[in-house]
Amino acid sequence: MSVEDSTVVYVAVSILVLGVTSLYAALILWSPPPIITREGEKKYRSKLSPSKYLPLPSINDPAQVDLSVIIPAYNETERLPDMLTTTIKHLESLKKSRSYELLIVDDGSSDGTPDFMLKLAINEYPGSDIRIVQLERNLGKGGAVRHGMLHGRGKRLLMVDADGASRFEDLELLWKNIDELESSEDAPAIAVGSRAHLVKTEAVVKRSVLRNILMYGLHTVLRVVGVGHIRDTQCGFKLFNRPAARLVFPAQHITNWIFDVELLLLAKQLRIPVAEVPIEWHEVPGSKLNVMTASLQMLRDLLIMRGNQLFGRWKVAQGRPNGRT
Ligand SMILES: Nc1nc2c(ncn2[C@@H]2O[C@H](COP(=O)(O)OP(=O)(O)OP(=O)(O)O)[C@@H](O)[C@H]2O)c(=O)[nH]1
Ligand SMILES: *[C@@H]1O[C@H](CO)[C@@H](O)[C@H](O)[C@H]1NC(C)=O
Repeated sequence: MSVEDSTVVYVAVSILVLGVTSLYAALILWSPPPIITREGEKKYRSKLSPSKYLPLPSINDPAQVDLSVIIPAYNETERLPDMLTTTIKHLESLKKSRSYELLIVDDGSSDGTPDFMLKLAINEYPGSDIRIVQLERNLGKGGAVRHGMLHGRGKRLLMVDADGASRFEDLELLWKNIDELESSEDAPAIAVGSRAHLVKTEAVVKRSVLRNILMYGLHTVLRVVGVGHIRDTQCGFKLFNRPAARLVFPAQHITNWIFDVELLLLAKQLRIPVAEVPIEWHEVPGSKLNVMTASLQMLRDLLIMRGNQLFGRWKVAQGRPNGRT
């Protein structure tokens, strides 16, 4: 090698090292902080104990009811009451064969959502098993869902939005799909609601143009990230059996609205079967999502998620045969 050649190699290697180092630095800088669960957040109130906070169980404990319904709630005094009425009506109609609990996870609301919900639980729904859990600070929907999932008692655990956009009776469709996927009691399985069949129908045309463009953009990015096999990742209606929840939620890092994608990616990496099930949907006014900031945030967070996995900073849960660790 001549002197010039070695200089070229030296410069190229330096640039490469510098590039990787700054990428890694950016990754660390932009990664969301680890999710911290405070002591006060591991407790709940209910109609049986309206003023004394009682300890919540863990997802690793044995199940105590057939179904947990996890409702993340951020400033939801307006929308949640109606949603609760239809939800409880359906659950009560099946109560004889399926016991249930509702877990309302308040995401640090400032409009008094938790006390309001507790009052509602006592006065309007005395027959229902409703637990109110409070996050001390606003974490984002993904953080609230994760918290509820890690502290639910159900054999199966459903996450559902407080706005009532999904038709709650469609739970039965997800339920049947899990029945089919579950090869045994402790085999993990997931069924996710999907609005993909509604594309080009009235329900979607009514959404704003920007929202639709965002949706198509999202699909392209999702294919790159590795969850292109799921047509609708963002639907807020997803059912996990307990073994699946035990594997997926402890490995979750993202707490904003990209968390759905992380859950599906984790499911894929853990080889958990996922059924995508068409459900009814209607757009409900009162969404707090800003589409532009959300798309930029999405792009950044998907890259961060992939980067962290690539560098081995975020590990997929251990202990699953053939699963990546
Ligand atoms: N926007 C928002 N919602 C949160 C937060 N934490 C929990 N949530 C709950 O997440 C659910 C979805 O909130 P929405 O504001 O309807 O979000 P969205 O993505 O616009 O939902 P759709 O309009 O139904 O597509 C609701 O149950 C909220 O109460 C948060 O920090 N911000
Ligand atoms: C939540 O509600 C409170 C009280 O109504 C309000 O001051 C606050 O701005 C709301 N937050 C959001 C993000 O809507």
